[in-house]
Amino acid sequence: MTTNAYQHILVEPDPPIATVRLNRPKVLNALSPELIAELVDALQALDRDDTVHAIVLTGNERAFAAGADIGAMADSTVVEQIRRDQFATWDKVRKIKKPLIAAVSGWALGGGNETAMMCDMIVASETARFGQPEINIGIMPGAGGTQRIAQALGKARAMEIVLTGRPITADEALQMGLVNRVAPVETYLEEARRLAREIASKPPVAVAMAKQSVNAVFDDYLDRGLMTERRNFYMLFATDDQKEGMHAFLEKRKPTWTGR
Ligand code: CO8
Repeated sequence: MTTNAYQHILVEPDPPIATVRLNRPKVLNALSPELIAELVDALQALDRDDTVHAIVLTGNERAFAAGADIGAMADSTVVEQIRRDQFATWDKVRKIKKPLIAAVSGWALGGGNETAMMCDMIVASETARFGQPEINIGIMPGAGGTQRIAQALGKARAMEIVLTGRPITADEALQMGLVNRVAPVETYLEEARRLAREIASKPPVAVAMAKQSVNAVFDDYLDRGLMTERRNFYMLFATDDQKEGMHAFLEKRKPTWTGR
């Protein structure tokens, strides 16, 4: 069953699990503020739904999500970024008590990779590509990328991924410990749902407590690190290189950096 209460996502309840599908295929599921608001609303509703015990978050075969919507933020200013404070909405995903499993095929870039990493586990298709390409458009990760990659993969790998913007393959992500498993593109979603059903068969209160306890390892450092990352992300909207990088992407040309 699919519920169509939303414009940019699809919610497919199949108790005891549910699948939430990012659904802006024409722009590779670019994460507009409206999509994020819908996603948070749907996850919170599923978190309250006693028939659902685990949630799978997915996109389509070509893209999980190619990042934040560059068109929606190209002309944004620092003041707008601070006033909009879009990450306050994203942060609410951290409060979801039920297990979240990302099923990733194709591109998981920028905010897309950050959304996958906000989940508790990741099942990837062989075609999945994970990366933080923000540096190529004059900015940096803002929704936890610098923090969660450094934590999951270590400093050296985090620096390379964040500073070169080059994506890694599903197999590399598996070797590095970013994803739980890799499956053929035909079966990755079913594989993620199988994992969700396995966890959904366990005692729900114990599952929620166990999830909270594992996350407690990261919570304190994340609270501090996310604030630094967020401030630096917002500040970059005062630079010429941010405007140049994003407009160059939208105009399909190479950017010219001025260091201003
Ligand atoms: N935003 C807006 N539109 C996008 C995005 C995006 N992130 N990604 C792709 N699209 C659009 C393209 O413009 C294109 O539109 P059109 O058909 O109208 O020209 C369509 O999707 C298909 O894309 P491509 O033609 O580029 O497809 P390719 O297969 O040639 O390339 C890529 C696929 C490599 C994924 C390429 O599209 C790409 O590099 N995309 C941008 C990736 C990127 O830089 N992501 C980071 C964005 S910044 C970010 O995520 C910051 C996170 C902070 C959180 C912010 C909170 C909202």
